[in-house]
Amino acid sequence: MSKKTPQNVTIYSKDYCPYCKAAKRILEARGIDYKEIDVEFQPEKIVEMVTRSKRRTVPQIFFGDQHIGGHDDLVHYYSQRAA
Ligand SMILES: N[C@@H](CCC(=O)N[C@@H](CS)C(=O)NCC(=O)O)C(=O)O
Repeated sequence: MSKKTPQNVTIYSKDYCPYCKAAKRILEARGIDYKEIDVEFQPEKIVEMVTRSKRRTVPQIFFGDQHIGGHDDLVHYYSQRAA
């Protein structure tokens, strides 16, 4: 399986969200750069997030155009891969 560092990583988040903080910690621990889009006060970004992910909860994480999902999905994604 590929251990390549994902590029163009985006995380849609809200400031108060513990799952968002946990997801960011996972990315940071892996040395993955990401663009954070705080959707809390940006309705147009919520629309973008829901359109891309078909989900309304935060976080929503993308590796490029690949939708990884939320925090639990990110944990699952890496549990399927060698360290
Ligand atoms: N199992 C989800 C849990 C996500 C979740 O419950 N997120 C909360 C915030 S921490 C949420 O989006 N609640 C609705 C909202 O804040 O609008 C995950 O792993 O991402």
